[in-house]
Amino acid sequence: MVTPVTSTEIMRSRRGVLGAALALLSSTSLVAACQAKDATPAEANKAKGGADHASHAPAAMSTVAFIEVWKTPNCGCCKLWIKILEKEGFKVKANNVAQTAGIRTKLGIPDDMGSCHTGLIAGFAIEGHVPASEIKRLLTEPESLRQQVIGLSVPGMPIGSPGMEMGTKRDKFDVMLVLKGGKSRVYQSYEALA
Ligand SMILES: [Cu+2]
Repeated sequence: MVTPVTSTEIMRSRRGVLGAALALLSSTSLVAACQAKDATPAEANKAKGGADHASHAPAAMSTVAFIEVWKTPNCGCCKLWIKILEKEGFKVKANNVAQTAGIRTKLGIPDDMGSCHTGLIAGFAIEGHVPASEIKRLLTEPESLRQQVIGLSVPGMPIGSPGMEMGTKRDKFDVMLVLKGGKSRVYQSYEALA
């Protein structure tokens, strides 16, 4: 069993961290090569087990943009995405779990928005291959918007999203803003590249 994240915990983790964290984020360029994806979400979901590791949010995020990530052990594209975040100035704690659906559900991401890994930063869920720039953008949104937000998702594993590089090819994909109450909307569209 995983314990639910309370709104109190989320609010506490959001408060007082963002300003210092964002100051440290630099916009270095993304350099990552990916030749193959490992487990698809469907394959990953076949694995049995729970997400017991998922119950502890970071105790202190201090001055670094700290993101905790849950992934399956052999997920290569998850590792590439994490590397990109680290290059972009995030501090990442990666947890291996047999499947990520448990933590995804716990954090409020709908199943149809699911991907191969789930993150938690400043109380926001980050599902799948979300570009670092969109995470930074979310963290700088006005409080009035942030209060309505569960997090961001790139559903599935689109080719050309960060960590899913295949040369210069990119499928069109959307970064979705997942809102409390079950709604979501497109936060940013990325056009296809040949
Ligand atoms: Cu992936």
